[in-house]
Amino acid sequence: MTHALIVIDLQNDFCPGGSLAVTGGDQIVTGINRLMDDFDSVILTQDWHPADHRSFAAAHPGHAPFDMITMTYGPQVLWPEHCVQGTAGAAFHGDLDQTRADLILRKGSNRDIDSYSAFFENDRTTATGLEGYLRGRGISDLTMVGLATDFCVSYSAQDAARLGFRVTVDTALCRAIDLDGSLQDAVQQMTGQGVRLL
Ligand code: VGL
Ligand code: ZN
Repeated sequence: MTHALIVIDLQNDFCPGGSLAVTGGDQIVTGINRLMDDFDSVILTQDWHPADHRSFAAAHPGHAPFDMITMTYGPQVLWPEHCVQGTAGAAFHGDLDQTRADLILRKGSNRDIDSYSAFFENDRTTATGLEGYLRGRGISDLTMVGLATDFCVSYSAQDAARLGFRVTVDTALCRAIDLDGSLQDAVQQMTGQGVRLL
């Protein structure tokens, strides 16, 4: 068994002071650094949007952040501008240990499709390549931590479980956005897909 730790989107814009701050997002960094030693491989994901990304409310006149709209691929929450490529907000939290990372996977670069999951964009078909990377290295087991529990962590964990990986989400090292019950929905959906929640 080869077990990878996947650290989801531990970036400044998702931490207090950032443009899409998740409450307590910075509190999990030290614990995640410590956890890295327990794994064969460490992978970091990085939300990485062009400035005119279509998930940003600013790209939709008349809409405000956190409105729901329908994109060609289905419902989409509109977000404040966040994790714009090359900005300080898109950088990893300054205390996150990047030295152990075997792979840094960037996602969300396609202007027209959001990408919560580390495996597939929100059209649910465009692959990021992470599945092939993991299989190529014989990785069968994944533990996921990071931000946000109810969006990028949940989507990534569910996709991984569907693809046949054994998936654990360590919820003590995650924090949620929690829009209209989205955390409770995510917990239910992850459990339904066979994701183990710690
Ligand atoms: C995320 C909303 C928009 C996340 C990324 O990392 O959970 N959420 N982009
Ligand atoms: Zn994003």
